[in-house]
This record gives sequence, structure tokens and C-alpha cells, in this order.
Amino acid sequence: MTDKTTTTTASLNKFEKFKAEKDGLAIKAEIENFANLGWENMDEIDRDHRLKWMGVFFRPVTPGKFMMRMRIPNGILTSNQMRVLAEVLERYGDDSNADITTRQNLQLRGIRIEDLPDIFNRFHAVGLTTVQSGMDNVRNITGDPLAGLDADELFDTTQLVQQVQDMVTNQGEGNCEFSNLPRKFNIAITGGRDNSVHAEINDLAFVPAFREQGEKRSEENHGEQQTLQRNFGFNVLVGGFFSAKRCEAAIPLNAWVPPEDVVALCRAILEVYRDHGLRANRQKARLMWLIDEWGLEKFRQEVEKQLGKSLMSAAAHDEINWDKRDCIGVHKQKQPGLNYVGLHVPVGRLYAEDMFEIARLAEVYGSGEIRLTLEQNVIIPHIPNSRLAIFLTEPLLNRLTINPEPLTRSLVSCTGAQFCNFALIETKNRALAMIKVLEAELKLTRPVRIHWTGCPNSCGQPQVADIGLMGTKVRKNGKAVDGVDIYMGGKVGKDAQLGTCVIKSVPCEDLLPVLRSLLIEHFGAQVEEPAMV
Ligand code: SRM
Ligand code: SF4
Repeated sequence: MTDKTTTTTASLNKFEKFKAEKDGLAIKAEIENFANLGWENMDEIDRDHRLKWMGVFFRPVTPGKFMMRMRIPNGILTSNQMRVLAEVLERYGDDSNADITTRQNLQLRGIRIEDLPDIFNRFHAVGLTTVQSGMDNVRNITGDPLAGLDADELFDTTQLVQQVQDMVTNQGEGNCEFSNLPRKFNIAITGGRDNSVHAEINDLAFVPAFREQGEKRSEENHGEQQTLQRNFGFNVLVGGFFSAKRCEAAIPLNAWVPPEDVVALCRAILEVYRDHGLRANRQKARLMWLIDEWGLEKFRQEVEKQLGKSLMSAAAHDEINWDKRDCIGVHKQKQPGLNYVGLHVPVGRLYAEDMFEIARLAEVYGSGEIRLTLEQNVIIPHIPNSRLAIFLTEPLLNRLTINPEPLTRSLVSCTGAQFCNFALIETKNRALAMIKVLEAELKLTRPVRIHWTGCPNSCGQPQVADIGLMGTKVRKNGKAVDGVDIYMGGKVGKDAQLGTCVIKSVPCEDLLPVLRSLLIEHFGAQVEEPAMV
């Protein structure tokens, strides 16, 4: 580590101080002790911060009922794993639920600290881990939800995503090498054509690209001959992030790597960030701030030094040339005779009984595999043609439908005030209620991607949406009320672009007519004729 991380503790911010006093991962060995102590008697820093290194989040909104954030690499899990998660929730009855997150991951709610040793044992038995899923660690690594299923993909990245997670977390056991980054770090890897991972909003992203590599040979009588080979690999993007103060799209590193070099490059970039990233001010600690300070060229050189070899320049263009798909409904897989079915999960919220059913359906009709999307939905793959019709009659599909209304279909929401103490407004329940009203009033011929986020931290990614709603407080009649800033212009898939704030400070109670007008003016919505009686 450099002098940046060994500065005197007096000059460190609160977070760097407590990390220097005791590494977050050290609490792994103390879980049993915490379970015996109870949450009221724990050291506050252990409880409120360090537990996040094990994916356990104290929720000031529901004290004593913790949230657990999993790691689900590439959003892929087995029916066995899903059943174990459901069993954990089941014991907490009405206090419990699970949210599919915007990083194709799961968060469980209602968890009691006294149960943690047993829960971790159960997770271990089925190969689930929560390690390093919060605070200054690498977040769930996202991949194409259709990896290995999509006939048009260029590379199945599922193994790569798993290998990167294994490197970062020491096979899910925890890795002190990467448990003290300056800040959170997001990685995405896709081999598909539609940028399903929102590469542009990750600190580090790998997007598919072919590089032509020439080989010069001298041949008798023919002089010099050049044969060009088209090799598959990834162009590398760096520095994308959202924060309350600043949002930036990732920029090209001007580097191309073959698949076999992805893990090593992730390691090298993480080491450079860990050792040189800015740590004085947490608002200026994400990777892009280091790139700003150094300039891209110096950053690239430092990465090469760490990697121990030169990076090849980027391929002239990447292969992201499709609009983004939402994966809902029935689709053919690249494996003949098999289908994947995307089920819509309203604002990503699941309950234990849904999860038991998803696990059962995946086993009865598919191969037991289950997938999660960044739009907070579920995919059950590997359903043979012969089983499809009967699958579609399953009662779970009445709630998790394959044919949602166009606005509901693309609705995404962060956690919001129900459980998140940063939230300025309630999001998930409000989002669903508003969409219902709008859908009753308007006819739409295409989905409109509406994303809600409860505060400027932007976990709900309003900047990638057609219409993004960011929670704020607004003054109305002399009182502070719930409101939103409205973002528009977010483009996903090819030529992705971040949206910007177009209308500020709309009180939530006045939002419906504003949304109605935006949908009519910009997205071709038509007012439904009242039904004849
Ligand atoms: Fe987030 C902090 C929820 C994706 C930017 N985020 C939080 C916390 C942990 C705050 C807290 O302690 O209460 C939230 C937990 C609330 C709860 O109880 O659920 C929280 N973030 C979420 C999730 C669950 C939103 C969702 O409903 O899907 C997502 C979990 C992803 C995962 O599985 O790991 C989630 N958060 C994101 C994303 C989107 C993404 O990664 O594509 C972003 C913006 C992208 C980025 O990070 O660059 C995001 N979350 C933040 C930030 C601002 C980071 C910054 O650099 O300032 C915070 C606050 C912080 O870290 O200080 C934050
Ligand atoms: Fe909480 Fe804000 Fe993130 Fe929503 S955007 S989950 S309210 S921190």
C-alpha cells in the first residue's frame, strides 16, 4: 500500500479511521459472539458498518431486523439455493421479504442477529455467500442474464464472472486483499450484443469486441504476406459511477483483452485503485476521481505496471449493436427445443412463498437453474417445448406474469423509505400505485422505462431510464413534502447515454398529471376512452 493509506489516522475520515482500527472482514470471526450479545449490546461501528463486510446491514428504520445482501454472480442461482433463502425468510413471517436488486442480486429482510451463525452455515452448505457485498468492497458482479442461452451472444461470460468473484472474495470466504478499497467498486462483464449490464455505469466494464491481429510472413516469390485473424475479447471501460454529487459514464481505457486476461486485469485495476485511490474525502473516492487526478494515460500505465505487461489498444469498435431486451415472456434458447421464460416481479419484491414456488418451477420444468435480471425480474431457463404449455398454466404466473402492462413491465425501483435510512421518499409501493392509475388512464403501445430512486445516491438508476424519478423534499404550502426531480433522455443498449434532470422539485402528490403529460407528449400514450355502460 502507498502512503495514501498509511497517512496518520488524525487526517483520515471517519470511515478510513475505523477501517484502519479493525478491518471489516475481521468480524467474520465474531458472528457467533454478536449472536450471543444481541444487536443492542454490540459495538456501534461493528453493528452499523463492519457487519456490511459480511453482507449484513443494520436497518435504523427497522432496528433489530437486519437486511442481508447476497452475492449472486451473473444473477444465476440454483433452485436449492433459492429454497434455502426462502427457508431463511420463512421463519420471520410478515417481517420478511426479498428484493431483487438493480445489480441482479438478492437482499433478504427481517433477519435477526441471533440466527446469523445458523444462516451462514446454511448458505455455506449450498455455496451461497454474502461476503464483501457492502461498504468499501466490490459489489455483485453483473453479467448478461442470457449468457449461455442467447443464440446471438458472442461469448458466454458466466464462468468469467464467477472467476472474478472467486478472485475478489477468495472463493466466497472473504479476501483481505480487497476488503479495504477507498470506496465501493462495480464490475460488469458481458458477451452479449445489447449491453444488458449497463456497462456505462460501472467502475469497470468489459464489452465484447473483435480485434484484428495481423501476422506478417515472408513467402518465397510472393514477398511479404499478411494474414489477419479476428480474435474475440473485450474492450475495457473504466470510471462509470453515480453518486449524490456526481454521475459519470464510464470511459474507454483504450484496452482490449482476450477472455483469459479478464481476471488478471480486474486484479491489477483493483490493486491500483486500492493502493492509490483517493481516501481523504468519501465524496471523491470512486475510481473516476483517481483517473481525473492522474489522467487516463497515467492510470493506464500504472495498470500495465501492476499487470506486468502492456495492454493492447482497444478494438476499433465494440459489438454492442442492439437495443436492450427486457427478457420478459417466452423465448427460444440457443439449445434446440429449450426455452427461457422471463417472469415479471413487481418492483423486484419477492416473498418466501414466491421463492419456494420459483424453486419448484425451475426444478419441475427446467434444470433447476434460476436467473435474475438488472430490471429486478426472474428468468426460468431450460424449459423444453413439450413442458411449456403446462408451465404457463402455473398459478405463480398470475402474480409474476409473463405479459405485464407496458408501464409495469419496465418499472424499476430502489428500496426507498420503507427500509432505507438514506431515503427522502417512499418508492416501491408508491411506484406501483402510480403506475396502476396511469395504466388505467392511458393506452401505450410500447414499454416506457420508469425508474424510481429514493434519494440522489441513485441506486434505482434514474439516469438510465426513459423517465427517472429521484426522491427529494419539496416545499408546498410552507411544508416540506415528498417530491421528485425528473430525469429524461436515458438511453440503454447500444449508444447508451445518461439522462439528465429536466424538471425539478415536483411534489409527489402533484406527480400523476406531470407523468401523464410526459407519457402523452414523448412516448405516444393515448388517453383511454371511458368504458361504455
Ligand atoms: Fe445503492 C447505498 C441499496 C444499487 C449507489 N444502496 C445503498 C444502501 C446500502 C444504503 C443503506 O445503507 O441503506 C442501500 C440499502 C437499502 C436497503 O435496505 O435495501 C442501497 N443499491 C441498493 C439496491 C438494493 C437498490 C435496489 O433496490 O436494487 C441495489 C443493490 C445492488 C447490489 O445488489 O449490490 C443498489 N447503489 C446501487 C446502484 C446501481 C448499480 O450498481 O447499478 C448505485 C449507483 C451506481 C454506482 O454505485 O455507481 C448505487 N448506493 C449507492 C450509493 C452512492 C455511491 C457513491 O459513490 O456515492 C450509496 C451511498 C454510499 O455508498 O455511500 C448506496
Ligand atoms: Fe436508499 Fe437512496 Fe439507494 Fe434508494 S437511492 S436504496 S433511498 S440510498
